[in-house]
Amino acid sequence: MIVRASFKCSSERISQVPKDSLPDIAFIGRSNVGKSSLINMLTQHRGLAKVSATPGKTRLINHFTINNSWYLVDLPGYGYARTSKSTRGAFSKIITDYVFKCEKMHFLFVLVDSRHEPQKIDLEFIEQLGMNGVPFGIIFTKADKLSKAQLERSVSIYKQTLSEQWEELPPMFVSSSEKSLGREEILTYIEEILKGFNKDGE
Ligand SMILES: Nc1nc2c(ncn2[C@@H]2O[C@H](COP(=O)(O)OP(=O)(O)OP(=O)(O)O)[C@@H](O)[C@H]2O)c(=O)[nH]1
Ligand SMILES: [Mg+2]
Repeated sequence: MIVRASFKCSSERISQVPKDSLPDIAFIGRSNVGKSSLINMLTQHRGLAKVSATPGKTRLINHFTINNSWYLVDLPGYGYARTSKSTRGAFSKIITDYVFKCEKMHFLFVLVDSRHEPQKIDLEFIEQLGMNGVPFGIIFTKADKLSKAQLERSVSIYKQTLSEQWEELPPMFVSSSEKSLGREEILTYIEEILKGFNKDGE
C-alpha cells in the first residue's frame, strides 16, 4: 500500500523524465475523465495532482514518487481540441512519445468514463496499445454517478466491444474518486505488476 507520495517533476518531453531505474505506472484517458482525481484518491493526498472541472488541465507528464520505489504518472488527456472535429492527430506528441517510446513506462491504465458507451477515440487508442504491445488495463471512472445495474451494463458493453477485436480482455477496474471505490483492487494489482518487475530485474 502507499505510504509516501510526493511530487517529483513535470516534463514537457520524454528526454526530461527521471533518469533513474524506478518503473512508471501511468494513467491516461480523455480530458476530464478523472485521471488526476484518481491519483489523489489512490495516494490519499488531496491536491497532489491538480484537478479541474475544465478539460485540458494536465498538460505535462507529471511524476509522483511512491514509497521511494516507483512512480505514479499523471498524463495530459487526449481528445480535447477546440479546433479539430476529427479524432485524427488527437494523440499529441507528448502522449505518443511517452506511451510508445519511453522505456520507463511499465504499465498504463486507460481511464474511461463509466457513464459513456465505448468512445471511438478510446477504442482507437487501445488498438494502438495492442499493436505496439504496451501492457495496459482499463479503469471505469466516476462510478458514483451510476447505479449498480447501470455500471454492470456499461462494463459488459465494453467487454463485448473489445471482444470483437481481442481474444483476451485486459484487466478492468471500476472506480470512484468521490467514494474511494476501487482503491484496494487497483493498488493490489499495481503491487503484483511491481513484483514481476523486481523479480525480472528489468
Ligand atoms: N462524481 C465524480 N466526479 C469526479 C470523479 N473523478 C473526477 N471527477 C470530476 O471530474 C472533473 C475532472 O477531473 P480531473 O481529475 O481533473 O480529470 P483529468 O482526467 O485529470 O482531466 P485533464 O487533466 O484535464 O485531462 C473534476 O470536476 C472532478 O471533480 C469521480 O470519481 N466522481
Ligand atoms: Mg488531469
